[in-house]
Amino acid sequence: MQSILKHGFGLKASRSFFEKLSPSVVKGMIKDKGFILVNDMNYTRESFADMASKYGNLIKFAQETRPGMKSNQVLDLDGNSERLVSGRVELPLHSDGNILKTNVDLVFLYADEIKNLKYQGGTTIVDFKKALEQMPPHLKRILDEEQFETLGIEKGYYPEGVEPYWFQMETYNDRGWTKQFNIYLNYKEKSQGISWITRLRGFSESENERFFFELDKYFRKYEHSYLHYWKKGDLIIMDNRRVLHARQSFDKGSTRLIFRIQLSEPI
Ligand SMILES: O=C(O)CCC(=O)C(=O)O
Ligand SMILES: [Fe+2]
Repeated sequence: MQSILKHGFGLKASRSFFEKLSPSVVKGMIKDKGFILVNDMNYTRESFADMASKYGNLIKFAQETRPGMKSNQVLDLDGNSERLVSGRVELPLHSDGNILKTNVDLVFLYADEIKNLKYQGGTTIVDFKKALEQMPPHLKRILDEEQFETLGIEKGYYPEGVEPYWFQMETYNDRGWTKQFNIYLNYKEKSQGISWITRLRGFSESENERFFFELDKYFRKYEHSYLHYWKKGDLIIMDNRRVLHARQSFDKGSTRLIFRIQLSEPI
């Protein structure tokens, strides 16, 4: 099996090799390497959920908050233009679960249908663990010492009443072996709608802009980030505790149906 980035972030496995690995072995590998990519898989929603359920407890969402979804465990990221998280717009870097306060340990993504998507709709995965270790002090100090505040905005994704106001976000969730980064970075392009917004308490608007721009640029440096352009049949399993992810926007002429499962490991 090969690492995807030369310093050892990400793993690529063939289908036959992946299918021989036990979930506990895969979990150990991605704790170390961040994520695994397997091409040429062939799942239905049901068989995808069956596979994932061997890794832990699937997180169910209230179906009334996600209208039209065919399952309450598998979220269709279907590019619906009326939505944001499951729509076609950019999603800034984040790790899952922090606005809804659900404990997400692993995230599974499977590409069920992909058309006209050669150089758009990519998913970026950042080695947060390494990025934090090497972070320039002027950025690291903000993470360690300042207070982030977030507002969950997207109706129909964040159920109304969850936190209908700015709330303080703990910067890290210390998992012992790694620190999860709870902060949702900001949108670059706001005109098509945003799902959330984050700010630093006491920072001016331009200070906030400068900080989030620089932090995003730093995370996306080639040394610690991988950009995946999807093909049908691709499976990615990532360890949400040690990576961040983001999505590029994609246009109306393309099809991108990705199934998403979030799960927590039994304690
Ligand atoms: O569409 C993607 O590539 C990622 C979506 C995502 O981050 C999410 O559903 O939480
Ligand atoms: Fe996500």
